[in-house]
Amino acid sequence: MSAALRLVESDVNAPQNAPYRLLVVGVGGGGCRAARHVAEQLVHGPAVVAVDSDDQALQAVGLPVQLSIGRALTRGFGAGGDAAIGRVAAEDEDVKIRTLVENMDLVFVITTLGGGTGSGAAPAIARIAHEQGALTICFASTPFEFEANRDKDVANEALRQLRMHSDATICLPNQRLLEIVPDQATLKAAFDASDHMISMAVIGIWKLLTETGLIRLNFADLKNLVENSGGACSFGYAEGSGTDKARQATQALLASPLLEHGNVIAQADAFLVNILGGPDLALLDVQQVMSNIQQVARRDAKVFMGATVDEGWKGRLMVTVLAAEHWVAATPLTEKPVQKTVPSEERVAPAAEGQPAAEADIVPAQKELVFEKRDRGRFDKVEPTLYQGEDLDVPTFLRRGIKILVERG
Ligand SMILES: Nc1nc2c(ncn2[C@@H]2O[C@H](COP(=O)(O)OP(=O)(O)OP(=O)(O)O)[C@@H](O)[C@H]2O)c(=O)[nH]1
Ligand SMILES: [Mg+2]
Repeated sequence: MSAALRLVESDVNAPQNAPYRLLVVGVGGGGCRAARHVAEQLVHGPAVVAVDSDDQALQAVGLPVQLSIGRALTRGFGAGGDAAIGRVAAEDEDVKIRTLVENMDLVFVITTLGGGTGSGAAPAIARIAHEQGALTICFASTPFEFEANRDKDVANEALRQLRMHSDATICLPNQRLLEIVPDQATLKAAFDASDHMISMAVIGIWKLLTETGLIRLNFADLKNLVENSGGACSFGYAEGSGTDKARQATQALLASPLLEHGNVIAQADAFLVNILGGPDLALLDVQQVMSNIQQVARRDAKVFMGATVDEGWKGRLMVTVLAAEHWVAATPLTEKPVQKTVPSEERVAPAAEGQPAAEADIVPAQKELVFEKRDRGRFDKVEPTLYQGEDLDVPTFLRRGIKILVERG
């Protein structure tokens, strides 16, 4: 065992102070730093593991559980921006990664895309976690506009891979941070803000699963939202304090660039809202948050809602939202031949003879639902809500002719 591999299984598999077994895996330089933020803020939280092909970076992050990957390829110096090296580095450690994620209910894979290790290894790790039966949610930042085009291409391809191999991937574009951080912020401050944004997404979900629920959201709700999201979710959060905390938090949430200034909520087929407050959290606060959000949301959107109390949040309130633009309750209608989940414009060309099969050839165990007609459902007898020529009472997936894929029962 190398010095950099300080993988102590008992650390990861130690009993957790939660009804669900949850593992956070930081992948690559930025991913490990963001994972450290999570570990620092959730001292009695989930197990956190740092995975990198750069031993020096692993050491600098200093998380107690680390996995050094790809030594044979990189000699511990990182993947040098090559995602193919990152992917092989993870695949070479398949057995160790499988051991880490086995028996987990939920695995969060955190990465900052654009480099080699995160972009290559994170999709491989997500795939292994998903194969092992864990609900797998990825949090991935994408590079700033000013970063090299090559890094952006690497990030886009990695994002596509993450969506293919996880239950849902939450993309957090660094560019959106520019609206949050001051103009004169240093690059380090911008990355710190990015790390904070990623860690808040993880912490928000952790809290909703573990804190005392006044209005309980559970793992099944999260699973329902995520598994039927078509692979992409958006995340937003905001805080308020004092007597006006509910209004402050919702105003900030709806103005947040993370949710495209409310547009994501306005268009979402389904979303999950968790309100976290102290023991002083009032019913009126919960009511105010929900009514402000529902004023923006579609009337037919599916809403999962929870309110949790944490002693440390006295006088403060945090609203966390996880939104799925395309979501449908999985009720099979018509069975068609098996299809893949990736949109046609993203499909990879078929493998040449003698080459390994491209992922386009992999057939997931899903079947397609076909919706024959534009049914206005319970809005059949009311005036249409027209916006830019579209009837908003007809669910998005019908208006846009989206084919829904559901898992075989
Ligand atoms: N949030 C955040 N993002 C970072 C940080 N460092 C780098 N990034 C972003 O992440 C992208 C990838 O950088 P790294 O995470 O260092 O790359 P890597 O995955 O370690 O890949 P290799 O170093 O090539 O093996 C960069 O293009 C930046 O956009 C960080 O500390 N925090
Ligand atoms: Mg690196």
